[in-house]
Amino acid sequence: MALNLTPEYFEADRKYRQARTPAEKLAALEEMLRTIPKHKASEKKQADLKRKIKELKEAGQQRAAKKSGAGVDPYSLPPQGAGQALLLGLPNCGKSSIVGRLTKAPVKITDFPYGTALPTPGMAYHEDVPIELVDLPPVAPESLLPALINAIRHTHIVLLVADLGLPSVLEDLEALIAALARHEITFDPPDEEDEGDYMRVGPKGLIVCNKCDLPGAMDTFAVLQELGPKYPEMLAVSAATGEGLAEMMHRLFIMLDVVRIYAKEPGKPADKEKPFVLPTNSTVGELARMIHKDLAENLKFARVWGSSSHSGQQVHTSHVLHDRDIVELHA
Ligand SMILES: Nc1nc2c(ncn2[C@@H]2O[C@H](COP(=O)(O)OP(=O)(O)O)[C@@H](O)[C@H]2O)c(=O)[nH]1
Ligand SMILES: [Mg+2]
Repeated sequence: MALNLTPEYFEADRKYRQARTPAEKLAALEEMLRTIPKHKASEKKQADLKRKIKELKEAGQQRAAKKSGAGVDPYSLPPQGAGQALLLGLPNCGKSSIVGRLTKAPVKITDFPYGTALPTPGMAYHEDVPIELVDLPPVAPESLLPALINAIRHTHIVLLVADLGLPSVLEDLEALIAALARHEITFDPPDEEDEGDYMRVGPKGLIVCNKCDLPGAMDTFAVLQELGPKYPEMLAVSAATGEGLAEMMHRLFIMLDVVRIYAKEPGKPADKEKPFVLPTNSTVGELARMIHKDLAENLKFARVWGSSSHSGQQVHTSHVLHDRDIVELHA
């Protein structure tokens, strides 16, 4: 007898195969179990799914037990992918909705505040570049947790999420920026006159004005642009309709200041599936080192196809790479 699997099931199965974290896998498996047609022919498959869910949950509990024993900080989030962006904002501004729309992270979207209790990372994409988004519990600007400040100091980008549906959006945004400034987290471009300022390190920022689908929201956005902070830059988006989110991902890619490189073995086509992501101005030698230490040591020359050179031109290890170059390494 046929299993008669539904499109929903296939979608959940696809998510399962693409899942990168145990939490994403668990969410996809639960979705598969929920959508699999319940009849005799699917019993074995159902039992398989239940077993996998049980295993993942047990592994999760063990990890959690270990973590609590060692006092591990849930805000300690080593960046994954090409870079990391933390979503910061008041309750209900739509952080979880944005992360839920762009990643497979099992976020909780609620129409009541404080739905998100712990940082929840997920992988979003700008074209083929993975960028990690971290959904955070809502912040109270007057009392930012030390663990949160620490996470902000260690991330690449802070997304300040504002709610265009609130009359208080301008004051809320200013309060959040002021609260971060009290912890020396600022977003003004470095002032070249002041050398100390020039040395400043810290995350970049972007103000993400969410709920631009609401009536009058674009007028509010225009007011914010006029009267609000000049830095960081602002963007209007809607987690509900998806408007502006591709632009947001594109800006994150630009802010991360990276290039993607497709590696190629001699005589084979380039691996266009998974680019290597390196800081802008990286060289052929640095690419080789990223792939394998031995490769870097034994590298003789490379051939590059793409924007930075003629097709297949032979280059030295000090050659600077450009976004989307295809590189063939000869050891
Ligand atoms: N109209 C509209 N509502 C949204 C949008 N994004 C989120 N919401 C709603 O706002 C509420 C809070 O969303 P949630 O993502 O849980 O906010 P969080 O507390 O910042 O994580 C929910 O009722 C969402 O459906 C949006 O772009 N447009
Ligand atoms: Mg939330």
